[in-house]
Amino acid sequence: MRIEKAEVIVTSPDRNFVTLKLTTDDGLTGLGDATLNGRELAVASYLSEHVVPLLIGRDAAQIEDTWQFLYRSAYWRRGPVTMASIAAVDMALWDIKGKAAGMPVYQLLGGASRDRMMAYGHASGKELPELFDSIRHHQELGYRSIRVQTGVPGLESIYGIASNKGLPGNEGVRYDHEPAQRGALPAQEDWDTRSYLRHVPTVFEAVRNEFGPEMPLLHDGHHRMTPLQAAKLGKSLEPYDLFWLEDCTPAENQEGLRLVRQHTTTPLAIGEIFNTVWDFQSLIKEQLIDYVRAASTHFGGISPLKKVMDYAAMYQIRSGFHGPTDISPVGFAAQLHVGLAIHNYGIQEYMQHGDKTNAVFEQAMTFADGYLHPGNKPGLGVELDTDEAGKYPYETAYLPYNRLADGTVHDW
Ligand code: CS2
Ligand code: MG
Repeated sequence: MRIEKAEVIVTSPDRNFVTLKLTTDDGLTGLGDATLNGRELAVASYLSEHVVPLLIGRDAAQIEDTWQFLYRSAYWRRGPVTMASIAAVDMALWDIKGKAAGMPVYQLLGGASRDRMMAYGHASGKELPELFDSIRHHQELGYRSIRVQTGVPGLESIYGIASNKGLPGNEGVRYDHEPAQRGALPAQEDWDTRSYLRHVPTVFEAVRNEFGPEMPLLHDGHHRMTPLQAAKLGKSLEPYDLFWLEDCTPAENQEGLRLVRQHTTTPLAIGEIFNTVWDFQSLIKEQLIDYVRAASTHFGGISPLKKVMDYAAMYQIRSGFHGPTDISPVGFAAQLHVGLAIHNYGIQEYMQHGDKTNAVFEQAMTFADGYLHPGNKPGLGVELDTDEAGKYPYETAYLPYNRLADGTVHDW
């Protein structure tokens, strides 16, 4: 079974997506997600210029060998563009292997370790009443676990708040197509860590008073704090029993996590911008985190995601794969198959794609009562409608960035 054709498809139904489609000489097709939010064309070009020529004629059954070949033969290792490209090839080959075997990919990874997978959704509101409405709305959609983000007094526009924008008809409720904005330049948002640190515990106190102690609550710090500030936030949130505090620091300074860890028992999740198993190496070995936030798409695909989770299992660290809408339905399916198969599944972020995206990508995945399942179609269970995809050409879109009150650029 040889790879005969490799196509890179860029489409922008609700947002930009980069998809690799491989076709074998016996007519099987496989899809892989290579979407890198705000830098999509760099990955599309890496794939078409440098990877596609290497794939034609290769044995489609050799997933591990192809991964190692693309990783090692490039000499220049890691980085989001390279790893998203390798991820797309890896996923597409798993998709093909599943179809060849007549089995969903999770069967090839060891079979299901559970019946269904708990998901969490994103509730947000600039003020508490909007936030409470958003939490109730998510409960109505079936979510049992909810991420909570709010505005901060004095700050006009910050990460994670639906009331900044939102979908037509869904303003103030969903945050699904955030945060990349179509347009020639990135939007500027504002930030003040001291105001944030004072405000967030009052929000969680209010949410617990309104909704009770039971519901798992999550929060994303989005890389903005120093280790000391993160330690302080973790400590001040302890009474509200968070499921996790995510990306409390930028995490390039991995040693900084030791300080956070020594000061708080709030569980920590990190890794949505990590690209390889090695980025997690010391964080896992030193047990500085509780959840692996990698996404199959930015992490080199299904093969390395399974490996990092097996390593994490030795330290009781669980999965919490990155699932925003900038992971395409293909990348999302890929990590659902991993999540169903591994023993140390934790939770899956699920923001829900829009109708146009769902028309481009036909999906076997299901979401019911707050739980996900990848479905039982052979392969990943996702097919791409090329006619639909062709309706939506690429549109320039950038993620926002932050400036402090004095004009300094800050982590976004
Ligand atoms: C986020 C993302 O889902 C999350 O936890 O941190 O919304 C992130 O901002 C985007 O994926 C950036 O592309
Ligand atoms: Mg995040």
